Amino acid sequence: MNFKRYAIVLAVAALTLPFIAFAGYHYGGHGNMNMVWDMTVLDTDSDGVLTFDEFISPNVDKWRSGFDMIDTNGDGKVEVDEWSAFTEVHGMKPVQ
Ligand SMILES: [Ca+2]
Ligand SMILES: [Ca+2]
Repeated sequence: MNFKRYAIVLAVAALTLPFIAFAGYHYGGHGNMNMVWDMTVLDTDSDGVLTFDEFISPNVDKWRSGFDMIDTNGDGKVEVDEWSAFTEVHGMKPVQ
């Protein structure tokens, strides 16, 4: 992955993840937005350090829930109309 592509992926993730997390918040109900910050819980192999996969693991389910809520036709992809509907319902202006 070249640097430009890596930068684009990071920018898309930075712009998208808060929306997906927000969707997960609504999908899971109020109060379920709490992230897991307890290192002993995150360190699933108990080796005293966190891998990236261990770090994101508990929150991936929340992001998946949010993504699935936005993906209303369930095809595993968020189309422009699905994204627009999501941002409109939540009073957010889509990033162009
Ligand atoms: Ca570990
Ligand atoms: Ca879709």
